[in-house]
Amino acid sequence: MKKPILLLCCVFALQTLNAQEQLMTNAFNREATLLNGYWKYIVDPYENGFYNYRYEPFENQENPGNGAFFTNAKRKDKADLVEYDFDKMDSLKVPGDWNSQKENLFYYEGSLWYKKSFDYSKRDPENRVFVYFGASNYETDVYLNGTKLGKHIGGFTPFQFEVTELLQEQENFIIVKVDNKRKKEGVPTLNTDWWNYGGITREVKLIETSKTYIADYQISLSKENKQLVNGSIELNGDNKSKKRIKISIPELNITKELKTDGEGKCVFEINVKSMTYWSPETPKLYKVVLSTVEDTITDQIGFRTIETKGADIVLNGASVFLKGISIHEESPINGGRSNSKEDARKLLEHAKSLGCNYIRLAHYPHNEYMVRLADEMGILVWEENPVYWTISWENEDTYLNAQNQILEVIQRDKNRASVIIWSMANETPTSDARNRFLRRLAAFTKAKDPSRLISAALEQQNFQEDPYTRTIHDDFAKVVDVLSFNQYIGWYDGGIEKCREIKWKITQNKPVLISEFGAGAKYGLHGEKDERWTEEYQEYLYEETLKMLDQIDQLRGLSPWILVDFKSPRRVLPEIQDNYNRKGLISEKGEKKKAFFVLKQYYDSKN
Ligand code: GCB
Repeated sequence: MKKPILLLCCVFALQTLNAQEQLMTNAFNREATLLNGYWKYIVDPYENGFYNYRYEPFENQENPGNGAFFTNAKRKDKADLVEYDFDKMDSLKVPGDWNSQKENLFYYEGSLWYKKSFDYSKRDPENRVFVYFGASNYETDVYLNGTKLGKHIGGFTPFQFEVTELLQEQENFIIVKVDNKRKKEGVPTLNTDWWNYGGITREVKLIETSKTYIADYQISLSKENKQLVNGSIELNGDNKSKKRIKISIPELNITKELKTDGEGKCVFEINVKSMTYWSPETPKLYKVVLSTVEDTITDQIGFRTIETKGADIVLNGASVFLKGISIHEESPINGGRSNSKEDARKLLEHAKSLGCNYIRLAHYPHNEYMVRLADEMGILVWEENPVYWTISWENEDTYLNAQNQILEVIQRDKNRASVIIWSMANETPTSDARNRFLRRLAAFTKAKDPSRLISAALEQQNFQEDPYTRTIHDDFAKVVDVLSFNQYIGWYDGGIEKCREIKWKITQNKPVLISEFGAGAKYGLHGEKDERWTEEYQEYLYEETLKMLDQIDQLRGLSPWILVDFKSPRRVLPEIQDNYNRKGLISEKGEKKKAFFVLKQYYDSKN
């Protein structure tokens, strides 16, 4: 009796691990069948479809019976007892969060089951098929035709499962349980300042590949030699060793033949006499084609270098000032979690109209359209792991979860020229346990991607008890390449006049990037410049803050808080906040506040 159960558990564990290890590079450009659209759903706050009445998971039972939702049970005869029926339920749109689709799910945090039926004919019977999720918040269990594919934890990164063996030509049913309950040991944890949108928030697709396919690659410009493009490629499949791979960059007249080693991997270097380097001024992307006899994948890649020298951030050998803005992943078109190319374009156009050459994607990895478009539009990007505020620093599983989330976003975005900074965390309180956690995470990130910069949004402190002299006293400051910190002088920390009194004593010889400052203002509310919530207060705070920050010798950029007002359950003040954090320079309806123009003028003056 016991044996099959154990075996089953092992298979699940293995599949979950595999799914995370083998996340394919550039799923974005793979030919795919979208499973977007309407999915049936069951709200299941007690996880009744997952556990039996003894609170044992149905999926661990040899015979899960009619109670398990993942079996999509149907009444076999009139005596049969089945207490659910997906096909009679209402539908939710995928991709999309449930909170903004159904009024009664606005505050819902819990588990919800999705079901979609589909037919599928392979292009070639030999091919493999994967189901790929752009993201789903927060814990996701996936089943196909009654069999578990695996589980994924983390709300903002992609994951995939191979379905080759389980897929039928007709009447497949995919069932997905998504649970967005906040957890103390989660990443992020219980407390954040944004809406905990639940559901399958990004696209779901079926990706068909050849039996052995190009699963992973990284291609970039060498930091040491700007005439050298180098990288690595890895195949996945039974026939991956000693295989020929061709890499070509037609516009540069480059074609190179490579051969994989016994493990299906190869590394390469290509000399390039001249090329246009990617930068905000010239966001040149080259078509890069990788092919084997069975598989071809194309990407659009920009070539640039990024490093720091003393207090400078150096792009392609020249110092750059990061004219930025922070952005949450909220749709400027319909509200709710954004997920479309149109949402991304609108947000990035707002940033461009502010004069930005840089954005901070707070506080978690955003959808892939953002970085793909940033590549095209010439906008430098900070990507952030959702290690926010008070994480369970001592918990090993919490650490592994954070590590897996950064790994998945690196795997997705490592070929994006726009992405220059991996941020480890936001406003985390210093302690030995926190320092160990972040050091380990930073070492992991550097090992996975030595080509980019590491940072974290830190906090500033009084220098030697002097309330007007500010410094950065944080052990993790030694680790970061870019010294970033948030500060709210004039909002949470005194009145605006205080900005004039502040002196900076920053001892680290590193570029300083102010990751946040800001003030709340309700669009259309006018008054004196010392009256909170008016546009004039926010405008005045921007004027004084920019003068104050210009006193920092090592200042190399900023990303004020925030581009657009965003939903947060922490913000309950009636008639002003109404569930919105009002620090946006633009209202959720797209109206520009006065401070927008102050920042724009400042950025224009930096040209
Ligand atoms: C912060 C946080 C950010 C908040 C912001 C605020 O320091 O990093 O997530 O939304 O302040 O508005 O208080």
